Amino acid sequence: MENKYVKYLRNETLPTEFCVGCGCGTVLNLFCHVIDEMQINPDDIITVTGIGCSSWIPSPYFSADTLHTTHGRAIAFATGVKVMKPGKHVIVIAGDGDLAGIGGNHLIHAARRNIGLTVFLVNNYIYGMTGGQVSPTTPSTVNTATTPYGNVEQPMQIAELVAAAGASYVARWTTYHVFHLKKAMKEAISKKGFSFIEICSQCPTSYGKRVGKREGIDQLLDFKENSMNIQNVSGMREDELEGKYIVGKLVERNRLEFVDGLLNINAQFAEGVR
Ligand SMILES: Cc1ncc(C[n+]2csc(CCOP(=O)(O)OP(=O)(O)O)c2C)c(N)n1
Ligand SMILES: [Mg+2]
Repeated sequence: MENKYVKYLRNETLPTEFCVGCGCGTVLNLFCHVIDEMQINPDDIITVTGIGCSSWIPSPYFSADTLHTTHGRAIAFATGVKVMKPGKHVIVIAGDGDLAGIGGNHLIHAARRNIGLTVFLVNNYIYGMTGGQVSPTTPSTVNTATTPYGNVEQPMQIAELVAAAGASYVARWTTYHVFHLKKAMKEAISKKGFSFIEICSQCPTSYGKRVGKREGIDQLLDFKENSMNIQNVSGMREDELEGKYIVGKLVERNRLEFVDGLLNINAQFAEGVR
């Protein structure tokens, strides 16, 4: 029996290099389902990515035009692509290190400009590919390769930051919430303007073992047991939310999209208004 979603993958790259139990496989699987169910022709998609395990989801695995860029620069490249090809779905999938760490400023400003990109940030709380260095989302106290005695930094609330910066759509889900996440991915792709989903994901190899969760399933159970819907957390104190995954839609709003703004100016010149 042929799996009907295999046609969305680059055959010569299979089986994937993802570790057993890694959440990247779930995200790739869901992405194929979403494109199929939305009946989007992969020829109308341009994926852009950076460096890291999560960056392998679009490239090399998903079969569409792809820019596999340098570490942290996916959004800068994607911005150029969207300006030149506004009719295409420009979709960025990359990790917490790539998008929130080295590429953090690009992310904030793309959200502020509200450029019509769809960004899926796979947050596994670590620099997975390089062996487990601390990332901007690593919880405090977690010992990593670069914080062997504990992490004194506070983790970044990346979805809240992108929402505050001005994105049109922001949500957070986990790899346990596959149906909610699939629905959110569809909403994000359909939404005009900058749309962003923080996907909390498991990394048994470089993260789970550091927090006593050696198998992918252990982290999935953590997501299951410790997630709270954003609608139920208002009024709760920060210490009560410690260790919780706040899931749901943070923001959905309509603002001028960046390329539309540029095209408006062009049109005004053409009409002699400017
Ligand atoms: C300029 C630069 N700095 C550092 C690296 C090394 N490097 C490669 S991947 C990576 C971290 C990736 O972490 P993340 O984006 O969270 O992806 P993950 O592997 O966890 O999915 C780093 C630091 C690099 N390739 N280029
Ligand atoms: Mg990571």
